[in-house]
Amino acid sequence: MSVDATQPYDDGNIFARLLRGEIPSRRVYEDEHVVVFHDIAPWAPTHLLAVPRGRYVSWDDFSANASDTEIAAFTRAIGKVARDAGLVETGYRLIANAGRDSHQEVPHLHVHIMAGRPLGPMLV
Ligand code: D5M
Repeated sequence: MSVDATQPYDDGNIFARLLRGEIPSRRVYEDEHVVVFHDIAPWAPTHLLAVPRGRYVSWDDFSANASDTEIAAFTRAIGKVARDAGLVETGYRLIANAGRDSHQEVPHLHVHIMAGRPLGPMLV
């Protein structure tokens, strides 16, 4: 099911539960504002998901409503994780699906970090 990005935040969504520790995750990074963990169904040898701890449905919600501190922390955390995982040398792809036509499935903002093989010109 694809997300309606205009919906209010649902505290029962799977990433909200994961952030609360109610379901397990393989975390590679966390701080006050951000958690990064392995995607459960990887599309590439390295496939991580970065999520803000704040209650944001999508990139649209986050970019409009998050504080500058949260936005800076999120951006820097993704860069740090990529550097620390050695992805700068090989390259990596960031994707944030936002809303119905993007096929966003989980209604809590997440950025996919993918690497580890040539990814081609576009993912379908
Ligand atoms: O991507 C949603 C992504 O979330 C998709 O790649 C699978 C992943 N996912 C779903 N449940 C889990 C759990 N429990 N742990 C880790 N990863 C998970 P989207 O951009 O919304 O289509």
